[in-house]
Amino acid sequence: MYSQGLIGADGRTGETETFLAAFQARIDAEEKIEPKDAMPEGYRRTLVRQIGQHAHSEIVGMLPEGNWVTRAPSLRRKAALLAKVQDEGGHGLYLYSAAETLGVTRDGMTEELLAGKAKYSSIFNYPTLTWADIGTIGWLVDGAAIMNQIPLCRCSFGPYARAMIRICKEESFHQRQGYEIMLTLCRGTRAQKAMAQDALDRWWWPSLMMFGPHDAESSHTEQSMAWKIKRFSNDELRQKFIDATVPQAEYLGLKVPDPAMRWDEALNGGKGGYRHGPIDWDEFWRVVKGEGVMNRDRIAARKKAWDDGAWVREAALAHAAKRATGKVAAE
Ligand code: BYC
Repeated sequence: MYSQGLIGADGRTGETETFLAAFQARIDAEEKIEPKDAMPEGYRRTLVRQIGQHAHSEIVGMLPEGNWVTRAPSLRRKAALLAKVQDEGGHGLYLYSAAETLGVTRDGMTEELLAGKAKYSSIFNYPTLTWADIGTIGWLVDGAAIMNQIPLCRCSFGPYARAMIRICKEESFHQRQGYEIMLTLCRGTRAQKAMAQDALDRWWWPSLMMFGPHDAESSHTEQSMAWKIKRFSNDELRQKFIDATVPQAEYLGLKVPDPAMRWDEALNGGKGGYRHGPIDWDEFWRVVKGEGVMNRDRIAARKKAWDDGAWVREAALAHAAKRATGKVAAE
C-alpha cells in the first residue's frame, strides 16, 4: 500500500499537526511537491482524482472530433484535425503518467472509467453534428480548457505542473485552428454562417459548465486552492472565459445564446465584465451522472478500444520482459 503521505515530516506515522503545518508551509513558499515527498493522504487523493479525470477527458475527448476526421472538408483541414486528435491522445498519456507517480496504475484508472466510477468532462457527452461543431470545439472547448489549464502550469504538484506546460502550448494551437474554421464559415455563404451560429447555440452553455459548479456548490475548490492545486475558483475562470470569448463571437458576427448577457461595470472589481444568465445545473448533473446524449456511446467506444488493444499490451509486456532477460537482441 502506498503510504508515504502517512509518514509525517517529523518521522512519526500519522498526519500530525506538525506534519500538516510543515507541508502547508512548503506550499505557501511555492515549493513544488514531488512524488517522493511526504504528502497528506488527502492531497494525494485529490490529485489522483483530478489528474485521472483530466486524463480520461483527453482520451474520451478524442471521440467527438475523431468522428469528423474522414469527413473533413479538405486535405488541409483533415491533416490539422488528425494532428489535433493525436495531440489529445498524447495529453492523456502525459497525464496518466503524472497520476502514476502517485501510486496508481493506468490499468486501474481505466477500469474505474469503464465501470463509471471515474468522471470525465461533461462536455464530451454532446454529439458533433456538423463541421461547424469541430470549429466550435476548437474555439470554445479548447478555449475553456486553456483558461482552466494555464493556472495548472503553476500547480503545486511538480509532475502535473510540468505536463501542463506542453499541453497548454498545444491547446493554444487547437484553439486557433478552431477559431479559423469559424472565421472561414462566418465569411462564407449564409448557410455556412447559419451552421456556425447553430453550433455556437448548442455548445455555449455546455462550455460554461466545463468549469464545474458555482463556487458555493463546489466541494473541492476551497481545499484545492489552499493546496495550490487550483489557483482560481470555478466561477473566476468561467468569468475570465466569458470575458475573453464574447468579443470573439462579436468579431465573427455571431450571437451568444444568452438573452440575459450584458456588460456590467461592477464586475471584476470595477473593471467591468459580461454578466451571464442562469446556467442549467440540472442538465449538468444529468450529464455528469451518465444521462447525456453520448455517455453510453463514449464508454462503449473506450471499452472496445481497451478490449481490442489487450493483445498489444500483452505483446509489449512480453517483449519488454524478454529484452530485460536478454532473450531478444536489441534491434
Ligand atoms: N464534468 O468541487 P468541484 C480538454 C465534478 S479536457 C464532469 O468544483 P474540482 C480537452 C468534479 O469532478 C478538459 N464532472 O471539483 C480534451 C466533482 O466530482 P467528484 C478537462 C465535473 O475538481 C480534448 C464535482 O463535480 N479538464 O481540455 O475542484 C479536446 C464537484 O466539482 C465537471 C480538466 O479536467 C465537469 N465539467 O473542479 C479538447 C482540468 N466539473 O470528483 C479539450 C482539470 C466538475 O468529487 N480539472 N465536475 O466526484 C479541474 O480543473 C477541476 O477538476 C474542475 C472541477 C475545474 C474540472
